[in-house]
Amino acid sequence: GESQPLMEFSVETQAFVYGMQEKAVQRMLDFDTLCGRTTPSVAAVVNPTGEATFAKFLFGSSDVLIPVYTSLRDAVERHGKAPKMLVNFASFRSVFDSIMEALEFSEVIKTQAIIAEGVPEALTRRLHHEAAKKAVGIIGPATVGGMMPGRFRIGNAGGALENLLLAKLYRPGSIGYTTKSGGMSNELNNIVALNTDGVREGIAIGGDRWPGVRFLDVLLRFEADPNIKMMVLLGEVGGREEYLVAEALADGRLSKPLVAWCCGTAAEAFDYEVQFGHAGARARGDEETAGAKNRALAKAGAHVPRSFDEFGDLIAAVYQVLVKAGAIVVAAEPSVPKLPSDYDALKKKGLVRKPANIVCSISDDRGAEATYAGVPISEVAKDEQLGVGGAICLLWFRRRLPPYFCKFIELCMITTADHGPCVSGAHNTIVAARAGKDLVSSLISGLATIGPRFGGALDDAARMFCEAFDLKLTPEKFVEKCKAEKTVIAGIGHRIKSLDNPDARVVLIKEYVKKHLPSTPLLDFALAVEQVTTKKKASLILNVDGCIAVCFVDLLRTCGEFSRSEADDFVTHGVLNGLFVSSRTLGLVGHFLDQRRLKQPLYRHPQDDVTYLA
Ligand code: Q5B
Repeated sequence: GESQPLMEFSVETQAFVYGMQEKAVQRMLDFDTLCGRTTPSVAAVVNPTGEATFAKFLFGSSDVLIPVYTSLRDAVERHGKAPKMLVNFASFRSVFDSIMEALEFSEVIKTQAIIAEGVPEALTRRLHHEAAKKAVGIIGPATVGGMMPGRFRIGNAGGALENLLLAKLYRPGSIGYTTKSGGMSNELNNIVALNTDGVREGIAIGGDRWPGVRFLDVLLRFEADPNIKMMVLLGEVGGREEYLVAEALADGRLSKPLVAWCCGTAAEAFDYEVQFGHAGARARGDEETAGAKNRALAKAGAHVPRSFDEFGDLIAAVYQVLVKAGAIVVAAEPSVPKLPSDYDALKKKGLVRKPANIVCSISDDRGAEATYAGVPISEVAKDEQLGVGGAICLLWFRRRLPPYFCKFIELCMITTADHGPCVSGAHNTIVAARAGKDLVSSLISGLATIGPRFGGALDDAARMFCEAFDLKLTPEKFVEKCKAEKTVIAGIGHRIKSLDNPDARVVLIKEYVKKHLPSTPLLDFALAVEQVTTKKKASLILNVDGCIAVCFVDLLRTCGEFSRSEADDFVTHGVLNGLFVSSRTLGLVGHFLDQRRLKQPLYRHPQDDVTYLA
């Protein structure tokens, strides 16, 4: 393989993140805060399957908007002045194309990290060949990236906040390490922090057999970096990368102290080839065993422990020699930076609270399944006693009500779902639909007509009849009083229904409550009022709004589930109009769909149907 260079990382370095990886971006920005960076380390996100937009993140305790582009070209054109890193989260299926595309911008994108695992080796080798030609360094595939304490973090490298703080990754030390994977680099962050003044730079080259940037590339970079005084290599069984390092030690290209260990020595205890977790972690022949590579490294001059258990001690010993010799001057320890805590995390621990802005007492979507008044939806669906009426009772009254109550609601829903195209609501919906409006707009247009004259007389009817009944007015007195006050009685009168042309819906509803309720005092009173009004005019019948209203009040007052004040409150709060709005929505949606199905053109009201007074 050809060698690949890595860009320099500073507190100014920025990355493009490929893929909408909100968590990784936030982690990079949190690391920036720990390091005291003033510019976010993410310049932009490239999300080829999304929209060009801005995504909001937290930078310290403030919000920051990071631009999102749908192509790398857009990101480079907009932000491509300084060299950039590309942290590529594309899947193993699409990473090849995106890396190749990024290589077209090699004058800007100097280093790339491939996080995906399972990239076919043939494609990886092609990628690395092209990258080497363009002097671009590719870290990976199958890597977490790398960590430059105090300056820059590649994606999720370093793990959780607690790890970053424990390993003091917010400030640089004197040690450069290289290893294979995220897990191994986390281990090294810890070991190095415990035994030295900390990490200056750590690169995980990835767990595949064919890494882009190789151990030797990384170590030669460390050799050239005057800030790095000592190097650590944690390799593993499989591959020949460590031999290149041994050669460089032997021929003097690497001269700084190197503590090295290859994991996987246990594989030699088996008489067959053992595959460890990483794709590249399998010895193909004796030379690729961990033991053989450890021996070669030791022979070439690396400090190699007897076992991994002694790795940290050996690192400490070599480090102490450098300190004593004055090669490492231990810097004063800065105070541990603070990252503002996330509200959600503190809430989980019970450390913060705040009064909620919204209170809800009818449904709850926090568990595995949402509930209506505490009853899981699947239970509502399975319970034959409940049905739509029962679901409405749970949501409107927050309790199970007797089956006859639920069925009454369903009867109202069925009988008032629609009353033809000529009524105000349907007419408006039809006109809106024919004007090309969408379903919701057309529906709203129809619903907006529901009011005191059309379909919305239920609340007023309940209020007026209750008032008169509770005051013990006679029907005659009630009618007279309304006349004197120049008010019509809500729930009385219909445009086409009359004594001679009775409303079948009203008949059905009356029959139902008479059958199921022991007494119907308000209905009886309303029917007595109807006797008075229809003497004046045959169309002044108890209409469907009025009938539903008085029957509903009888149900609320007699079912034994509500106190009187609860029953009155429901009426005052508008539950009855809610019933008509709910049921008529069904019909209005039907009218909208009907107009669409029939491809009806724009409606214009005929002029011969207008009396022009102008
Ligand atoms: N007079 C409904 O009026 C209508 C009187 C009254 C005492 C009354 C009218 C009214 C109250 C509101 C109401 C719901 C406008 C109706 C519905 C759903 C629907 C619709 C559908 C569906 C009809 C003539 C004379 C006057 C008035 C007197 C009228 N109403 N007196 N109490 N309530 N009702 N709305 O027939 O002496 O001649 O001056 O406002 O309950 O919306 O299918 O169409 O399912 O979609 O046009 O069923 O009753 O009568 O206004 O010309 O008045 O009767 O004072 O007396 P009309 P008007 P006078 S259900």
